[in-house]
Amino acid sequence: MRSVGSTLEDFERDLFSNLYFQRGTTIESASGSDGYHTLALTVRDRLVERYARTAAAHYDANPRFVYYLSAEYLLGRQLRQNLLYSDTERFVHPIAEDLGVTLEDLESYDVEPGLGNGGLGRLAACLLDSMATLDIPAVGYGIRYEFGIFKQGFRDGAQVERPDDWTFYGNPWEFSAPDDRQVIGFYGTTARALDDPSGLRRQWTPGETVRGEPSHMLVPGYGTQTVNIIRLWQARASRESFDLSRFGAGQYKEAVEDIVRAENISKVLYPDDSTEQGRELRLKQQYFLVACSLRDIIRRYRLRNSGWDAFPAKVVIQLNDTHPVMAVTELMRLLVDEHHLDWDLAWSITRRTFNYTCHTLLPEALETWPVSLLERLLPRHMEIIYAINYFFLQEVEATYPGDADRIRRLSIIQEEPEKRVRMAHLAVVASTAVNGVAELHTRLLQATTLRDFAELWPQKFHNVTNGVTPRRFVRLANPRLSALISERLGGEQWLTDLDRLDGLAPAADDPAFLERWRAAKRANKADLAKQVEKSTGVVIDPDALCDVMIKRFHEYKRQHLKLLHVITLFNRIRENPDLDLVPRTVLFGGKAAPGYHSMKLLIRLVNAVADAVNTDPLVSRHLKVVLLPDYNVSRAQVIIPAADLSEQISLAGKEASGTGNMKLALNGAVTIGTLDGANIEIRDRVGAENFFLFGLDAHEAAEARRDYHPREYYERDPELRAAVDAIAGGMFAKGDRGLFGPVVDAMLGRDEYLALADYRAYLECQDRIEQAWRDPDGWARMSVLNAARCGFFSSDRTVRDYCDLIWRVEPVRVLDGG
Ligand code: RUG
Repeated sequence: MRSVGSTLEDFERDLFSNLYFQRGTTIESASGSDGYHTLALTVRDRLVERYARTAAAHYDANPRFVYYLSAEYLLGRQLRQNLLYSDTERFVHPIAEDLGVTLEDLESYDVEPGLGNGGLGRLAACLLDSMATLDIPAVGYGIRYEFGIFKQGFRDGAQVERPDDWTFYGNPWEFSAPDDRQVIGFYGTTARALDDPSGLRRQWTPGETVRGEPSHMLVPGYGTQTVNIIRLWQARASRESFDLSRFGAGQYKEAVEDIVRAENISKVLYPDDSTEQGRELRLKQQYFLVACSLRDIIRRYRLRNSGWDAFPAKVVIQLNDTHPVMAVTELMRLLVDEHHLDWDLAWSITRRTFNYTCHTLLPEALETWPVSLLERLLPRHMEIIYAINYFFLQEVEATYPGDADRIRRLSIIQEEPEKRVRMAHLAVVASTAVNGVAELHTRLLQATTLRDFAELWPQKFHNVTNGVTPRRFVRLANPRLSALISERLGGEQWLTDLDRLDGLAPAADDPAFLERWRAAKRANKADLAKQVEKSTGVVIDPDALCDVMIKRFHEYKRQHLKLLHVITLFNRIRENPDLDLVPRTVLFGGKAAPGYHSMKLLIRLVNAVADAVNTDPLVSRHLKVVLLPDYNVSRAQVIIPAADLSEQISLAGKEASGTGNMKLALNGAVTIGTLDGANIEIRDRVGAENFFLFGLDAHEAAEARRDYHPREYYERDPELRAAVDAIAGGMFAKGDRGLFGPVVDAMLGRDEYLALADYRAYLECQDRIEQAWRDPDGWARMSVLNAARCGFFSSDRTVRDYCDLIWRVEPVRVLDGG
């Protein structure tokens, strides 16, 4: 194995060698991009060596592997992380200084792969980080979307979506592995296997084949030698797809038709599935991901094992939501049709291999696919689903004889109004373990969404509360606070043992420490202010209360409730310019799915209100409002360290967990929140006195929903009425009453997520926050205690929970190469 040296001289030598031999240029003519790519390659070299040792250690140990299947990953920028993890950051500064560049300059070329939509994709990235850090043998599988999550801009305040061509300049962190390509099928016909008397084995002849080409990125652990990988699949046409004769005859479009169709599969990340359009392609993506990954998993299994008996002992597959659930039917097909295992044995292997994480409670987020579509696209898989359902419903009938209603509710197939496959049901039936992502979420899953399953198989259900990696979201994002924490705790061990943050608690009573804590926060706010001014032109005051709501725009998250608060402040100041208000910056960040029209209109309204506030000389003295465009992981890393107040105001019972809430609390933001998702666990830990709670709880919300008349709240509360009327009267639309009419109609009509019912409690809570902010030491104390008591929310703990409760995998230590 080639060894890269560990000294500054080695690093410098490799840097120049990579510039010359890999980029083909010299220091005199190198561009900024050459500089970035060269640095990336030199850092990557250090990780490659660890990866090679990891692969060798895994081969020797032949351990049980975790295979994480996810349609989404939001990895964030790689350069700083990999510098930190390879312990080479210290080399860069002196070399860069000599060359007259800064790390910041080079980092500006580091493109974030936006292969996900939000929390679910970022959670996947945090879990991979923690698995590597804990030496868990693991591989993440995903899709290498050619275009990731769209780039968000604003035109006249409205969201415009631009494609995210993230690989345009090349991705230095990625290795292609064409030898491990796979060919998979779609469409076609099935026929009975003549030599199988049971009739359960059949033969599928696909009508179309597509090649999956893998590449992988390295996933290093922090403070350890382990480097795992994430393997991403890109769709390519199978070789015979190019029709040379048509091309020769001048039929250029027809000649490449098959190629285009195949390559479209991994062309774009779906920003949501609320539109009919593209549904077939989305299902194709899902099957493409799992079919390629399963073949790869089996290839890896067979490197050290033979036969199938040991498969569940060596392979544990975690399904991240329902998107990869077709893996269940594909494994059955491979085992039964291709490897001729008896159905019962194949089913027993399958059931012992899979586990399923559910991330939602919203019925509309639980995927179902039309049977008719599946019959056409994946005919054999549909037959397998029918067979699985048949045997499953027999089990149900045996447990609850004659309970037809229960059978109808539990069935994998929904009959009305159209026959559809319930992917969550398939996932639960085929999995050993099913988990929710926060305590309340798991409880509600068992009590409502998956209640019949929880009654049938109570032992299957577990809670694994989400977590976040402190390496990226504290150490990298917030170096100032990290330095202070390390100084106080006497080292950086907290980065891998986050419960140690507890040691900060006594410092909450030390005025000198509080002063430094505040100074770090203020400096972060000054950094944020620069970025805000650069991208929006709005000047914000680093001394103002930084009030942050960053998350996807969704009705249940209730950005409109926050906006009603902002408009109420606007009205209050205009009515009484001498009002003694705490200066506040309200910062929104988030994208709306391109087809989610009501949320796109809300974005437009947020921008319009921001304009009105920021250009009003009286109001803008106290209040600024900003919607920072194109919220992503990199922007989160700038906003989170600067936040004083974390808005977690979803209607109770709707947010499965949230993870932004954890990142913000760990960086010393105090939460204003409902009793929803992981907010509850945050509050339990930081203490009720360090958390601003308001609003209905999940039970009360469900009760209130039964007989709810939002108009009554509107009529009864003058401030609420004034805020709604301001929107309705066209105050934020140059007098146009029509533009934001639908926002008002939604509020006064159904108000699906009870924003009006929670408005007054929210406003009163915000008033209490103002009082608390006026006592700087008191606020800083709360801030320190939030960070100190949130060690539980490390994704290392989450991964340990998965290991103990579900995966039952053991770490494999990789020895130091030095
Ligand atoms: O909305 C949830 C968040 O509450 C959660 O924190 C995150 C990670 O578990 O997953 C989000 N999520 C849910 N993203 N997509 C879905 C739809 O199933």
